[in-house]
Amino acid sequence: MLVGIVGAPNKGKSTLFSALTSVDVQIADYPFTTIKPNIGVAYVTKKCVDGELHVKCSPKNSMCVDGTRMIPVKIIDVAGLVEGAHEGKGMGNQFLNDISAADALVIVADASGNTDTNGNPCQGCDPVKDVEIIINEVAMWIAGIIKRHTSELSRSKNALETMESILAGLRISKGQIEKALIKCGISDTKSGWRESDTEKFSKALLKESKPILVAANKADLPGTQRSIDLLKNKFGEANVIACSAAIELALRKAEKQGIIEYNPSSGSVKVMKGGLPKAQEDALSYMTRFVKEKGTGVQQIINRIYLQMLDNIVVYPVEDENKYTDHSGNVLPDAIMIKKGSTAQDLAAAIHTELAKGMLYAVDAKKKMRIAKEQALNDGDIVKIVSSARPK
Ligand SMILES: Nc1nc2c(ncn2[C@@H]2O[C@H](COP(=O)(O)OP(=O)(O)OP(=O)(O)O)[C@@H](O)[C@H]2O)c(=O)[nH]1
Ligand SMILES: [Mg+2]
Repeated sequence: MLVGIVGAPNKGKSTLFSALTSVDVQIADYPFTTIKPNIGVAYVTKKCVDGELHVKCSPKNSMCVDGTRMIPVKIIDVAGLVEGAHEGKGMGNQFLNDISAADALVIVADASGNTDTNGNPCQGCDPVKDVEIIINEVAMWIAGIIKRHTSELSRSKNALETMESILAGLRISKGQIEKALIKCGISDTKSGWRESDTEKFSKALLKESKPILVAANKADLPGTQRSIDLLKNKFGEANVIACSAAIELALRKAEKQGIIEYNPSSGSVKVMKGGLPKAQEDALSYMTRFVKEKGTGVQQIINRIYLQMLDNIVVYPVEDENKYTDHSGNVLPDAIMIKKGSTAQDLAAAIHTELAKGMLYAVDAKKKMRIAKEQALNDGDIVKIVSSARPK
């Protein structure tokens, strides 16, 4: 699982990355601070089922803090993209190859309007433009990959098949390619691919294959509400989250230093150290108020992508349906994100192909009931897979 953080320069991509991963990276108030990508781990957070079952979990593939299960996902923060990047402007767009395997993209925009699309200081700049340029440049990056195979495509008698092999590294499914071809009115058995087809198709394919969440960042600065509304109008309420990466990062740093206790999931801030300098105390009380009134929006970004946009549920595979343990006695060891509508068989396949091959049936450990292979799972289900492939 991978999320790519993209956007124009100086919008707060690295600040957001650092706030999500607690990895220290270079952050500065000028464009192109980041050149080499930053890679780290963020977490999808969800109430753990151990509370409702009155057991204490011992997680293996995830963590559990104060009853919140934290499921790791990889995130990458890359250099800023500018208009014309596909023609080599700024840092170009070749570095986007690092996000080829992303499940989704976060486009960071500056809701304060204090930076232009090149990341230079500005007043009242339009963040909608920030986002539109980035979507176009990402589409042009996909088009660039396809263009390198133009002669292969124009010789091909099956655009779908050829496209599938060209885009193999981009985590794009055959169904998504098919839908994008239909949307731009290109027949999959067409021969003779034109350059104009490539750009149209790349835009449609990006829309089909990579959910895009807009992070309306710097929401702590004055006068941002209008920009946030404009972004929501343009890209849809569900696809925009107002956030303050800077406040989230400052809170996480204060926690690391033992000054506060901060729970990013609930937004609760507890001051642990007295006698702080006045300026620090003021900053803390401002940030606490901000978190209480609005929330920093940062954790919400990862949760919105995986739990809503990608429509995943969280299920817990176990080997002992009575104790909810694996073979070593770990209670609720794994929390697995799987697409809503997935069956018990799909879960077995997500765990191990051999387990899926020999699968006989599953057991719903909460209800202590046998469930068929084809039965769709529910969020929070605890499931034992019974398979001939694994001795009990
Ligand atoms: N007020 C405010 N400032 C922020 C916020 N997020 C980032 N900044 C500031 O914006 C500037 C740019 O932040 P970076 O994280 O380096 O931005 P970037 O998008 O990674 O920039 P490049 O790597 O140059 O493309 C820094 O001065 C940050 O402190 C925020 O939520 N609020
Ligand atoms: Mg950066």
